[in-house]
Amino acid sequence: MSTGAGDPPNLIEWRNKLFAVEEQLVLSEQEWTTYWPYIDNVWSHRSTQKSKKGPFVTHYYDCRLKGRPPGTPQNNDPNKRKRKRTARERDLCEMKIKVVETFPTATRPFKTYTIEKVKRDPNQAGGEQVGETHRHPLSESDRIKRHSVLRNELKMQKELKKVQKTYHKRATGLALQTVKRHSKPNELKLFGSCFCPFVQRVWIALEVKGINYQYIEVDPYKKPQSLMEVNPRGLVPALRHGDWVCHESTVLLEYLDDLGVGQPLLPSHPQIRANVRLWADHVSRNIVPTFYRCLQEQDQQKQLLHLEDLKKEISRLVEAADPIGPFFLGGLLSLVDVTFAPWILRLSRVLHPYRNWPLAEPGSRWGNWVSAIEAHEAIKNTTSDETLYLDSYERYAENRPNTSQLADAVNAGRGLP
Ligand SMILES: N[C@@H](CCC(=O)N[C@@H](CS)C(=O)NCC(=O)O)C(=O)O
Repeated sequence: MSTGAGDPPNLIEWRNKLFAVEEQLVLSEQEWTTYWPYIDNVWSHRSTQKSKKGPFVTHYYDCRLKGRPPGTPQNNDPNKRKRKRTARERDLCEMKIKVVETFPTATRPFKTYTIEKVKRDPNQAGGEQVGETHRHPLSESDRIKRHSVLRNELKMQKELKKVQKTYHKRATGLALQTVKRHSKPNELKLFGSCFCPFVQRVWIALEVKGINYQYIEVDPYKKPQSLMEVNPRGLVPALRHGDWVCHESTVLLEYLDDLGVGQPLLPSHPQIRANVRLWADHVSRNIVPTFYRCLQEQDQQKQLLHLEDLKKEISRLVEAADPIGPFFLGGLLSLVDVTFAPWILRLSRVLHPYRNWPLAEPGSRWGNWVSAIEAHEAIKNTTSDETLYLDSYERYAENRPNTSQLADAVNAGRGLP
């Protein structure tokens, strides 16, 4: 039962030696502290006797497979987690050892540990000489209990997992209510993930237009078969409409608009349409990648540079927008707003707490745009509670490995997937 790269030298031999104790072993203090924690699962401490004769203490250990004598008091400490105890058959092994811990003296300045088997006196009741060898292999001791190095490692991993936040797998708040309202089977199915801004684009469009649809929550990092069938790239959002399947948030937005149901996102005038497409493209091409660069960058100086870039890209968009607003084209939501809205929400919920993104000044053109986005019914109904975003983006803010295809692309300086 090796634990991997950081193991001390010759661990397997040492474990076998300290398991079988075929002959007397004398360990230096360093050897004891290094190797005993790797074998302490085999041995169960029974008693300690201080010597009156010299500077040593003798510890007696039974093989753990001897079992617990009946009546061992249970630990009643209220702070200690109750363990599930399973009764093991008793006396599966009679092997015993004693460890003599000898303290340093003026003539021998080192501490030593002498380990040897304890043999029961054959003349005493119970008769024959026992404790010679284990009645089972080391693997059986390992199966019964893990040694303390492994136990500590597992504990640390668990604690690390507890403090590290990860993406949520279920919407919360108003978004959860919308999920519930749209859980019934429908020929139009949106495969989405509650934290994903690309999904939210499509979700907002469905809500704005009042199209009937079924929302199906999937984990795009686990890539279930149901998602792969709709998008072989394994990314959300993905759409199924009857037998037809498609993906890519910007393409899906235009598809929904082309259905001609409810409020259009693109105006009818060809030149204004082109203008809207141009600025929606600016969001995807310039604003969105810069948002992730700000979030994933770990160097503080570079973070500031990316934040400046992001401000510049947003200012260019605000300058191109209708001067009164509050949306890009004026009073109604357009393709530009829907394309940008999920990141507008994440500026205050994610980039502000993680990178100190400045909140929009109330009453400014930008501030009015942000407020109108926050207040729009379709946007509110596809938005979860704030913690969902804070937790889900911690992976990006710490630039953890294996976060997503998008995070990898940003780190590699490639275009987004
Ligand atoms: N260009 C795609 C991007 C979609 C995307 O990156 N979605 C993320 C979730 S926010 C995803 O599915 N990631 C899965 C992965 O990284 O493997 C779009 O606009 O739809």
